[in-house]
Amino acid sequence: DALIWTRRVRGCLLGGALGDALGAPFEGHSTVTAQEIQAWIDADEPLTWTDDTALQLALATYLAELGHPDDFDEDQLALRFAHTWDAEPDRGYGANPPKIFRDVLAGSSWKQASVSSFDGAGSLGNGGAMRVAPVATLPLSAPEIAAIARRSAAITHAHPQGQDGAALVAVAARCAFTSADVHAQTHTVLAQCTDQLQTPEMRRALDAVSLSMRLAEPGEVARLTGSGIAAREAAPAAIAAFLRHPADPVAAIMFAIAMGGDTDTVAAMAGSLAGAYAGENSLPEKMLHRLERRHHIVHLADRLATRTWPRRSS
Ligand code: R7I
Ligand code: MG
Ligand code: MG
Ligand code: MG
Repeated sequence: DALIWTRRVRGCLLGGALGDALGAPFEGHSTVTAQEIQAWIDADEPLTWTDDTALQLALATYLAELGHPDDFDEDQLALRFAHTWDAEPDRGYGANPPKIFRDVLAGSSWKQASVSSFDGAGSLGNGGAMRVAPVATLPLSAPEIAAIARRSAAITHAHPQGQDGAALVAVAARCAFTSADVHAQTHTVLAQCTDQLQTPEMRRALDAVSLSMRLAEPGEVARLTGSGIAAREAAPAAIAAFLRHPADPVAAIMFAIAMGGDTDTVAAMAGSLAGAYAGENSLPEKMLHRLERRHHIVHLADRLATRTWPRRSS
């Protein structure tokens, strides 16, 4: 019902922010020990999030204000992203998006800057995927969610892999929001995601996730999927962490961090997915208490939940 939906949307946004903030101190570390993670989980320092959450909240705000999914407009979203960056440029943004945001604020279109990035290849970084989970709240089919996810990513990530990463996380989040039992439906979740992918690289990466399901150690899983800044590594790594602990966001986040690499981003996506599935009540108060702007995130989640309820069933 509507209350459960609200708890799930809160869980998604809060879980993402927690994963980002918990993973941030380890970003770029190739190995992270269980003891290091546990010590940080048990600490009582403030949990400060990074660009991943700043842009995820910007996207959620945009969607909460959207009249109808058909009104989705990249130019408006690009402006929202650019203002978000401009207000707090020191959140740890990737190298390329600020160049695009600067152009947008100067009145140019995002498109030219995005398409010409990386010598015309477009970015294949995970920045489109890291912010995309709120798109899955829209009452739309999986192909429609994937299409909007791609459009939201294209603003900064013109490379097909950058957009495939966003489609992958958005469709996985849609499964998380709607599934009754992810543990029993792992195969179905992966199949639904694969159906929406367009690049052979991302399909192979999702095959690696399937293969990794028999492995227990985060390091072993990361050797199959990767966990780096490329969308084709980080997005599948997050799916792998989520599928291991769908009902326990903190466990999914800890698993993601233990994979090493782009820890804030992989943990943010894993936290969004598990939070969408398990809902706000699965997040420990002890941790929420430490989270930066926690009440703002809850308020935003409530606005988004109201806007997107009732959901279409499929
Ligand atoms: O993808 P993006 O927003 O970065 C997100 C990351 C996350 O870890 C956040 O937590 C934050 O720390 O940044 O930013 P981009 O600059 O578009 O992509 C990230 C990086 O991927 C780039 O700086 C490049 O190092 C690399 N990259 C590429 N390298 C070669 N060729 C992205 N696209 C290419 C490419 O086409
Ligand atoms: Mg970050
Ligand atoms: Mg980006
Ligand atoms: Mg990161």
